[in-house]
Amino acid sequence: SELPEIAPDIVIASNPAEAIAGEVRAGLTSIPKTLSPWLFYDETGSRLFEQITELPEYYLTRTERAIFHTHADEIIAEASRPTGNDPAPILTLIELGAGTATKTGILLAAAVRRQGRVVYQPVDVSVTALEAATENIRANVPGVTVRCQVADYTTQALPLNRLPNTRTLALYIGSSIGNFSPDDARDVLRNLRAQLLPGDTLLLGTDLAPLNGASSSTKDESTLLAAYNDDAGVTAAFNSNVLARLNRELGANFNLNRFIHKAIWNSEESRIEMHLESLVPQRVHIPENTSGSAFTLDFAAGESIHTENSYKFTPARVERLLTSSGFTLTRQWQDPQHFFAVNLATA
Ligand code: AVJ
Repeated sequence: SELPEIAPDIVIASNPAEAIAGEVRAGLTSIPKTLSPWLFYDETGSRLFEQITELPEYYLTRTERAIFHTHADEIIAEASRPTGNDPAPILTLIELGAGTATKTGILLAAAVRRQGRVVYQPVDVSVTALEAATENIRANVPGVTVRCQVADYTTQALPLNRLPNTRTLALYIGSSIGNFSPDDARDVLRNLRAQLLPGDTLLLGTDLAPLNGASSSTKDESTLLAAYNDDAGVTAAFNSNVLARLNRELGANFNLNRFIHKAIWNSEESRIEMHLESLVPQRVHIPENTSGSAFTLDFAAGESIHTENSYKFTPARVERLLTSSGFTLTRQWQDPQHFFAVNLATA
């Protein structure tokens, strides 16, 4: 299994500064007021999210990691399954929204065990996250060649720098897909599907919906709510950091003491919603910027800004999403408590 040696490269393919101003104006002037969850991830927000992943209440990260530890070799073997035209496939792993890639090392190590070495192509909007990812993989997993790509895969067609004679395993893990409405999730996966070739696969991490009354699971609504409303207040800080960010980057004058973090379970939509609720009637000012002239926002007491949706899936719903995006679900792995699912689908 000979792979070409490729120097790591960073492709700058996004322009966050203007995107932020436009997104904020659109969201805050709509009814009800909203802000997109990608706005959370400035440097402070990314650091707070890393802290969230280590909270006792936030079971998602550690559960997915445990699934990888138990099943990494099986996952890689399944993704490497020989076909007629490809009797001995060599995998290249690409990861959408790689962040700092802390869990990915487990899968990369399994790929190295199977094929000797592997090329890993993390894609993220954050350069600092990709630097940390590269450092982390270089230090911990020998045999991996890292090629970073800075891009917003949700709005830009992902330019896949495909290596000749390798098969792609696309990773979209960590329940990142949960931030999208069902229609948008389908569009993101269709967009990815369009870049893949027959035999390529997708590994999708999905947080599971509570199984109320089912004896095989201890996951109920309170488990979910606690994960988004931790005792240490890290999730509250993560949520309100978006307002601090608008103060810092747009010169807005949000008073953070006058908004409170709320996480609610919307069972109809099968999603956790995060809101920032105004404690008092108040007015906030956003100065003129690249997206247009200055504007003021009026809040009634109890009115909120909807800052995030985090969809939770049943296995059947995962399968429908994959099918409607042009994929075929081939395997699904869950933890013993049925909190989280890792799904392998073929293009
Ligand atoms: C990164 C989107 C998977 O929805 O659980 C964590 C973000 N928000 N706590 C999630 C998040 C509040 C997280 N995702």
